[in-house]
Amino acid sequence: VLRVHLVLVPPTTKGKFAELGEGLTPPLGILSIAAYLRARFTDVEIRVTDGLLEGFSQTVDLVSDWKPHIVGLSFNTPVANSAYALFDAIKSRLPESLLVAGGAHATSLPEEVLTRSKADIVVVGEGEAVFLDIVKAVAGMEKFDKRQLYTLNGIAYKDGGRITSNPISTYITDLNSIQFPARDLVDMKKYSGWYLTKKKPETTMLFSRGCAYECVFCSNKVWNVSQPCLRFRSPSNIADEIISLNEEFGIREVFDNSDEFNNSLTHAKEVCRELIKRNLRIPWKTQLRVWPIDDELAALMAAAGCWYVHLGIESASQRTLDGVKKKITIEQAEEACRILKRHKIKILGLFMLFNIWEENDKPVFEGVAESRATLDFAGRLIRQGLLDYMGWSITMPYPGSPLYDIALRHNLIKNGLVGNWDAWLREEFSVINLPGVTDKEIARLKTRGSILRGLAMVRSGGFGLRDAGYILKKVFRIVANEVS
Ligand code: B12
Ligand code: SF4
Repeated sequence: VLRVHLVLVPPTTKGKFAELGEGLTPPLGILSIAAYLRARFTDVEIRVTDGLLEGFSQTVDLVSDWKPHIVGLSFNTPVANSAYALFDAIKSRLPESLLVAGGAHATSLPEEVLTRSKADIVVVGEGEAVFLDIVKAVAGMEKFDKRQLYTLNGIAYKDGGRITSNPISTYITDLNSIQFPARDLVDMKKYSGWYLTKKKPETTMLFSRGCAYECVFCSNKVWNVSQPCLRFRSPSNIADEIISLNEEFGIREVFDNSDEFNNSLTHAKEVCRELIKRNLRIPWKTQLRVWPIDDELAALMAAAGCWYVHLGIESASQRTLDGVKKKITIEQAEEACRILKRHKIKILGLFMLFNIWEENDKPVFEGVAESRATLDFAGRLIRQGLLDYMGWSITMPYPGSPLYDIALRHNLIKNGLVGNWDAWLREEFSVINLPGVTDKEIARLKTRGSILRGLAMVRSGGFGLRDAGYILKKVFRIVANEVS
């Protein structure tokens, strides 16, 4: 029996671990790979370790002690350096095991992963089918020789110092053919979920994969290295998963984490109609673009149990929205809020400060005035009762986004920060040299944004003791940043 250990990479340090611990949710990527694999290949034992729950050294021990034949690490950019350290630690204790990397960072920068770590293979893009191919190939080998894997599609590898990227495999067109994530392989009780919930316990799901848009800042490379990028699950398959979550894990609320629920109005409405028909009584949350939204969709969402959405408004400047290719207008943003509020759906507006894009081969920067205007706009929407909550961030050029390439082309990233991914973990910090913007101005805007966010929360209520703790933590962090 082949032993396969799939791991979500934790940061190396405890401090950062605590920072990431807010609103933990199960690692759906590796759980989905596990479900797909065990349904198609029985001669395998699979373990899943969520490093965010275990911490770094415990994760190393758990993997090394079990002596798996194949180890798969999943990681995003801010924990990439930890992933490299984890590969090193595991390789030194299990030199014979095959080490595989996957996820957003590995998909975006496979060469870096193979150069800076002891990973044997990188899986680029969607992982289920390629990982199954790897496992089957290893199982079929008389004597393990990783070079026999080098013909597989969808992988990058290093052989004799040379890195090769094979053709990327096609995506799974029928998402219904992927089993529900193997949540039984983790302890579901350990996941607190999003801090705004009506009913607990809640958990995350994915109604679709991919997105039809190409916003400059968005690092959704996993879903657009191949075609067809955007794929939908059938409404009944979605409803079936919600029911199984409730029956198997006692889940009473779900949060759809797919890129944008309204990528297709038709599909979104069909999902709502199915949920209404099934009369599930499970409240749910989702993420929306500002456009397309119409009254019929909002009415159906509300009737189907959706009570809260994330809405990507991003900026109050039309110049910026056009520049970052968001394909929305400010009027559409206000209209979307009005429509959703008519149906009493709570909205958390998402905003970005100091946006960057490229025009005529030159970088264009959003300045202090435009960023301040964005916060003012958010404040006005909150006062008018059109927004209930808000979140903001300073633009980060994550690998995998068109913005990362722009930043590299124009040398915009601060000295020493490309590759120093640990430093990217601080969500309210700019890794970009913003011309003409002083640290003081950034600090002032951050304070303004955080106060606004707190005010919106107090005004809208809907949070309990745990959330009050979250707000306090945020306030302490702002004060600490101001002092330092
Ligand atoms: C939920 C989520 C979170 C949760 C994570 C919960 C968890 N425990 O996994 C929380 C809120 C903690 C979070 C935090 C952050 N996130 Co986030 N998050 C998401 C989100 C919305 C969904 C993730 C998901 O479940 N996807 C569904 C599964 C099926 O996809 P997947 O994980 O990519 O896995 C597939 C492939 O990548 C691949 N794969 C993945 N792992 C492995 C491993 C192996 C061995 C193999 C072979 C294949 C493989 O196969 C999987 C199945 O096809 C994505 C956007 C998205 N739609 O994917 C962003 C996303 C992953 N996050 C992103 C970012 C930037 C962040 C933050 C930096 C945000 C911040 N400023 O704080 C932090 C960083 C946290 C960290 N540890 O690094 C970026 C990643 C960009 C990058 N270059 O890394 C994404 C892509 C959003 C975006 N479009 O920009 N996030
Ligand atoms: S920001 Fe939203 S709409 Fe834009 S590409 Fe990313 S997921 Fe799609």
